[in-house]
Amino acid sequence: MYRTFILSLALAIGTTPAFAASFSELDSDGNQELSRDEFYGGVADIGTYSDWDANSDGLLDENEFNEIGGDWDYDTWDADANAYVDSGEFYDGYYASYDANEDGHWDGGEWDDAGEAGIFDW
Ligand SMILES: [Ca+2]
Ligand SMILES: [Ca+2]
Ligand SMILES: [Ca+2]
Ligand SMILES: [Ca+2]
Repeated sequence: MYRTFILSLALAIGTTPAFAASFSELDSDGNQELSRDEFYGGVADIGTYSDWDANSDGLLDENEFNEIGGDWDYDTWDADANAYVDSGEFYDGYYASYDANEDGHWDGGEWDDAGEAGIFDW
């Protein structure tokens, strides 16, 4: 009885955050690295981007971008310099900013650094 309670509590805690994927869940080919596609697949599903798009026009303007609170350079992320960060630019920018060795993959350590930024609650 008591064990059942603990187990359900653990399950409840584990599923409470809006998005709490683990590295291994996103690493769909299991090679211990997260490719850009694996990252896109994981985060695009959860609608996080649309949470930050306050006026729901499908783009992040500079104010919306700054609301996220990351220490990032908006102009760098706005790759085509049209004064909006679309979802592709956003995920590229996020991914690149934590790919410390710039090899185009996240290893476990880079993943941990990105998770500590906390914006995806993972
Ligand atoms: Ca992988
Ligand atoms: Ca917007
Ligand atoms: Ca843009
Ligand atoms: Ca890397």
